[in-house]
Amino acid sequence: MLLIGVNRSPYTRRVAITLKLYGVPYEQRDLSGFGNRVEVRVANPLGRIPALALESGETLIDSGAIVDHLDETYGGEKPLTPRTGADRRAVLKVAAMMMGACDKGLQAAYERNHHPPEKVHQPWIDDCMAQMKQAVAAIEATIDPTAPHLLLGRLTQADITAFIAERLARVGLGVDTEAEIPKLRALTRRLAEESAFRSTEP
Ligand SMILES: N[C@@H](CCC(=O)N[C@@H](CS)C(=O)NCC(=O)O)C(=O)O
Repeated sequence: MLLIGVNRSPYTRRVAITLKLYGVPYEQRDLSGFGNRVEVRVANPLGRIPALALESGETLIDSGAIVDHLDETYGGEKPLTPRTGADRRAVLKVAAMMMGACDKGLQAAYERNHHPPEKVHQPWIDDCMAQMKQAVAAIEATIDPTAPHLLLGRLTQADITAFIAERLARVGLGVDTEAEIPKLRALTRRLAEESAFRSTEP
């Protein structure tokens, strides 16, 4: 199995952490969506990372679809996203909020990094950042600081997506997460000690 993408991409890292948590052996090709356009587009015509090339020859794209496949194949009785019901909805809702926060954060970064300075529209950046911050703040408000995980009393895809969104906000976008979302920051500090998270640090 070959994971295509660099772990500084929050979407790629989400997949890398999931593979590690399921104990699935894989190789990784460190390609970036912008730095390695040609190679990435060979793997994924959309030109985005991550892509996951399976032993069968099939290549999966989009982190959500990839982790869904990993849950189905390796998740057993307790997949990182529950298979049905209220528990599934709760995990998917947090994951959607956190992945959406990443999308908005990256739109802000792209506005700054992919336009000439005179064409950068600051109000758009501010609006994207506001949406990102509101999304993570909404999850922050639900956190019980005495609980080790966000939901269900165990590690789920909610925690993984929260981890990568908080890191993107703090490291990639300079948000003071310690001050703005302290409970989420405490959670990500704890998770960062765990092997699947530590070993995928870019
Ligand atoms: N919804 C996708 C988003 C993937 C994505 O946007 N990846 C970025 C890297 S962080 C990328 O490859 N961007 C290059 C581009 O959009 O051209 C997922 O969850 O995998």
